[in-house]
Amino acid sequence: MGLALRLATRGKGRTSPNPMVGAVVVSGGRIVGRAYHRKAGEPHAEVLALHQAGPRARGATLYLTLEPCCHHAKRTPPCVPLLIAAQLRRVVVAMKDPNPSVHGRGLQALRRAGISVSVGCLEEEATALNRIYCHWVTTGRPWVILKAGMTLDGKIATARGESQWITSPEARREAHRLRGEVDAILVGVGTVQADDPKLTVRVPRRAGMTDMVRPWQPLRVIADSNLTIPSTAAVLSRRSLAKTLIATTTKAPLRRVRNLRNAGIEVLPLEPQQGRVPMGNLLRELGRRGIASLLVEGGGTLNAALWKEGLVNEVRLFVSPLLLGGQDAKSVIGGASPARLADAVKLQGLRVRQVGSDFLVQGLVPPQ
Ligand code: AOF
Ligand code: ZN
Repeated sequence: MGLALRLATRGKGRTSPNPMVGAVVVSGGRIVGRAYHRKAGEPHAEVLALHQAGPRARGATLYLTLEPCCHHAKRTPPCVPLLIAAQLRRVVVAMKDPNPSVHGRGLQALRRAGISVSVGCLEEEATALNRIYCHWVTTGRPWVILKAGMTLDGKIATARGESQWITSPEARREAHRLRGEVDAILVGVGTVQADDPKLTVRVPRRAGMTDMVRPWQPLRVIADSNLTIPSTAAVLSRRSLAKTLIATTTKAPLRRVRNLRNAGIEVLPLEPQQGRVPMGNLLRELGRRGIASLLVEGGGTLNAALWKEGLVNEVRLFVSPLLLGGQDAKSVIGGASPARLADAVKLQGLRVRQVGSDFLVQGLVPPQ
């Protein structure tokens, strides 16, 4: 199973919104098939491993990091009939598939066919590996990572909105790497106005050379309640490279909706919630489009909107050794303070490491 898990990780970054899955077929103490799921839409790991094993799968044991599927999914036929036809003797599964259309039914079908089935081998590792998939497939919303570069006193900008640069070039490079791991990036229109980010994934080639743009780019999402985004904004350019979606409210002036659409930009009007883009509905819409992970890059108002509703799953804060001070400076999570200290959230699985002259503090937000 350890090998199957290692194989699964090779699909990292390419299987979304589907899970990373690894499979190993063992017959007479020897490995006769090994495979991993390479990309959404391509064959499932167990199908590839069984194909490799051929007739040697008869009487063999299959180690699989996720319960095999038994449903006709969007892209591929069910795997369970193939497992039965291969005449396996035993199937060892790390975890049940949380997908509501599978969830135990795959295992049941195998047992009914007389195959010995056990579940729970290295389950914790398997669950952690597919944290994003598990969240998306059960909630219909993307896994949300809140990322920010902040001072030691938790400020992300001066009162006037100056923020370039709080963190070191190394930390900014690490943040770019993070962009390359997600399906979409979300910012508020305030951030577009203040910083004019491109929100593309760029990897520097060598010191002194211009940045290289990666061929695959996450969807750029802007929350803009009244459509005040400037037409010259950098996120509206280079659309052949990276797509942009502007999430707005049904209260936004129709003329602006039309202008943007005429320019070929996708605008998504949603029923407003206290005059603003409703975050829960936006996330559900993104989830429906197959966005399983979302990186939120601020600012403080947008961060607060997601935070208040308990929609943040993970934080990655780059903390620089700067002290800014000032009540009017922008905080990483804006809005009003909760009434009691008991309402503060304690992160789990905390990890801290130095990146350049900054510290990257990352942790998981416990489910409420
Ligand atoms: C995978 N790879 O190795 C396994 C999966 O979109 P489809 O048709 O490929 O189906 C995706 C579902 O198949 C997924 O949600 C999960 O329930 C099941 N198993 N998926 O992408 C795999 N074994
Ligand atoms: Zn399958």
